[in-house]
Amino acid sequence: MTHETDKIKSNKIKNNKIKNKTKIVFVTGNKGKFIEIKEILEPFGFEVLQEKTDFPEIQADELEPIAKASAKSAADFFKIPVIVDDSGLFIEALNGFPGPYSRFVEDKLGNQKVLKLMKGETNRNAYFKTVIAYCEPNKEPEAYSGIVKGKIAHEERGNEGFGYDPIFEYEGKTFGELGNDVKNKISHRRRAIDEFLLKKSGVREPDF
Ligand code: ITT
Repeated sequence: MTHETDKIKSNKIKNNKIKNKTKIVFVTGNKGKFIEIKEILEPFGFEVLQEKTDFPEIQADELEPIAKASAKSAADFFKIPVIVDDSGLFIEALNGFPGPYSRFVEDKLGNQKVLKLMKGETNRNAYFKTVIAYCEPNKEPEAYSGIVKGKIAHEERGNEGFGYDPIFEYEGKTFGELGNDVKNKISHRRRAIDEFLLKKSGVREPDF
């Protein structure tokens, strides 16, 4: 999808944005994710507050059940509506690894060792996926997802962003080089939030 299409979509949502400031609680311990969600949601009239939890995450091969279970536990615990973001980097040549185990792999291996695993590999295709789960206390969680396709770079590039951003190339530049302003227009996280906003405000027709 082009930047232009994204701009049109964003404007559609912006023009129909939620009138009054809506508070939304984002449960995360990851500062990079919090900053991005805040920057993405604020122009749409949301005030984003951060809560942290130490709840153990369930283990699963898909992000959706992990995000939904976390959102349900957090909403019932804090007794407020919450969003949770579960994300991962899926590398084609590694059969989708690290995927749902991305946090563990970042902590234990880091970008340099992931690059080492990819040494000599000509298929550099990869995608980032985010699942945003929304849950109100004593209700069932809802999940919205977004994907961005790219390539694994041959070396780390760029000082912006966080996590795997310096090794994930989108149209020739890494997310670490692009910076938040550009990343937030086209990222997996932005696309998942767009789906969430579409459902909540009923504005945009999904076409990706
Ligand atoms: P919470 O569960 O507390 O929200 P987390 O860091 O465990 O934080 P995830 O499981 O969603 O979050 O993230 C999986 C890993 O992928 C983690 O190491 C992140 O730093 C990384 N990651 C997530 N989104 C990313 C993005 O947009 N760019 C680069 N790396 C990202």
